[in-house]
Amino acid sequence: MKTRITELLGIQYPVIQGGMAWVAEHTLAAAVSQAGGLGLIGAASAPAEVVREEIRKCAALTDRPFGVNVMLLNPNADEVARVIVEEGVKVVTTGAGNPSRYMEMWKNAGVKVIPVVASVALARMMERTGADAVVAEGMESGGHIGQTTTMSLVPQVCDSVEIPVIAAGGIADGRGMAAAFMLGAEAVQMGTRFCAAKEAIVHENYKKKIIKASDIDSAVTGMSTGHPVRCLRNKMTRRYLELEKSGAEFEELEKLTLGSLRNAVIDGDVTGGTVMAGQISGLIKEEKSCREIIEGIVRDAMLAVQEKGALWEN
Ligand code: TUI
Repeated sequence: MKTRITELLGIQYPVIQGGMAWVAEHTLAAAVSQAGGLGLIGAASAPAEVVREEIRKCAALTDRPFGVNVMLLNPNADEVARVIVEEGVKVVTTGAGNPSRYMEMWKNAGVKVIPVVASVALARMMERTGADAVVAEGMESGGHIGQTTTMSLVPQVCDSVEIPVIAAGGIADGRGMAAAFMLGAEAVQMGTRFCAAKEAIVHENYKKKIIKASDIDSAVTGMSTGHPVRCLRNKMTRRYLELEKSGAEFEELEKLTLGSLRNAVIDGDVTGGTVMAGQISGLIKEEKSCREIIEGIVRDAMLAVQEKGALWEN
């Protein structure tokens, strides 16, 4: 399957793994890249030297291209941005902010830069600043989100920029991928689907929570603080939403979520911890290997296009 994204990145399939905090470490990234997609190491709030080690470990596991996601709210983002250049990483994606301040350094080093955007305005600005592509991420996604759905955002971003667009948010199977391509995307990025992959080091409780989830089991915390985060409903989200409704202070809300993603992903506390996951969790029914996920989605997307295309014949 050839698109401008597979050509740009030198990958076999137009499938990218999200840069999920705590989840997207070197084992998962290498497994996705080995299976023909683009694996990403999620730098999240890790110190730069930890990210350097992750990059080296990933490079030891795969000869294929992989990237690093820089979470721009990370206080260590400046150092992480430099480590990416020093370690010769080929692709960087960014999230939760505007990466303009790093663009020149990355472009000069020959790094392919793919900012994640949640609006047409940021997509346009990123194209002007020299981005090679953008990920248009709808609010169906897990984690930190914007306000627009994938269905509305992707075609509007596609009409606003010349660079290729990658769709994200609410995509976990071939139908979703086919739909994203119909909207104009040239690749898909998936987070939740890879979070439940066999190679993901995520605690079993976390994977089970995704697999058991139904369509309406996610909630958005942090609307009032300006950092909306989608996660699966549990004791933590109920408490958080109650506090938010009662007009609690930012500090009190922060206390509830400090270290809570790590508690869920690593320690398996899916009751009091933060279980970031997208609305598509309800579609995910089993753990699969990265290869099964990628080869399956590409095959099913093609079948979906052929089957629906036949309806318009004659
Ligand atoms: O970044 C993500 N998803 C994330 S980051 C994350 S870690 C975190 N944890 C708690 C609170 C906040 C972050 C968990 N999940 N996705 C990409 C994404 N970027 N979604 C939305 C945006 C975005 C939003 C506003 C990008 C830019 C933006 O404004 C840019 C500006 O103009 O400053």
